[in-house]
Amino acid sequence: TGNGPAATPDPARPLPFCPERSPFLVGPLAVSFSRAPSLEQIQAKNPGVRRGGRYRPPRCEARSRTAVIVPHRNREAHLGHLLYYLHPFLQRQQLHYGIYVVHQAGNCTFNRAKLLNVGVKEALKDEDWDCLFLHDVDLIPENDHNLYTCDPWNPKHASVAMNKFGYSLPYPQYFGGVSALTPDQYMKINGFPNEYWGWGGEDDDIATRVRLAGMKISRPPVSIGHYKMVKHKSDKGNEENPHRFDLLVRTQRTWTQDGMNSLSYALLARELRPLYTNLTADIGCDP
Ligand code: BGN
Repeated sequence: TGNGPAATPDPARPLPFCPERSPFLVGPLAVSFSRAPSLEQIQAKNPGVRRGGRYRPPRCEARSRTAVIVPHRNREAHLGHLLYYLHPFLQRQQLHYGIYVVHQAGNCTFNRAKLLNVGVKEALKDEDWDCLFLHDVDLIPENDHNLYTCDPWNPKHASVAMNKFGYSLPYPQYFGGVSALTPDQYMKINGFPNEYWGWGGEDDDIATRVRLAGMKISRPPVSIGHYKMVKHKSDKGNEENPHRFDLLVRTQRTWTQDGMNSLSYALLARELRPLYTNLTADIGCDP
């Protein structure tokens, strides 16, 4: 019954909620990619992170439970940069969170949106997450006032000001990079499309789903939604999708049939690594 400073939480006495505004936020952050930190270094800097990349604030009950889901293949250096910045960022926001990396097995064309569906499905088996952050591996948030929480009313597009687009939105309906939906919102749009193999268009399809499901895109202010992209060459196995224009004109007819309700894959592995949960899935190939 100690009154000591760091008393271990007593399960019989629930923790008070964290403050509405975290006292640890600092605003703009300096993000640099000059050195790639090792996973051991990141672990040492984040002693509160538990197996599988899970964290809960030690002294208060988080107001939001966020799963960050990152589609991935052969971008280990990018993943290092992301984990290095994201773990402390989320802890300063006093979130209860978990990071999931969804790895596409094999060498078929990359499918970002389908991997995100897999990540959502698997993450929701673990915990009752109330917010799903769908996150590109090469984008680092540069301001921790950009809260990794969901808007209860509308899907949120978080990466509104990326350096590669001169820190502004490239076009009004842009929904790529980093977005956030509650599980309810995610199911309301039938998740993301499974049929976009290769680069481009899937994010525009998602924006269309949001509109067709009767919702709007919510966004943080441009001054806060800053992201720095790790520079890279275009990936092998993620070439521009030549079918994206045809697919996009059909979204209105296809979205209720293609998505979470048609998702099929084989989960090959689920590993609880120190800094993230690694999911490896066979999602098939471009037909
Ligand atoms: C758009 C792409 C998006 C991409 C953004 C930013 C398409 C469909 C064409 C009708 N959309 O042009 O997927 O995120 O550029 O790079 O290619």
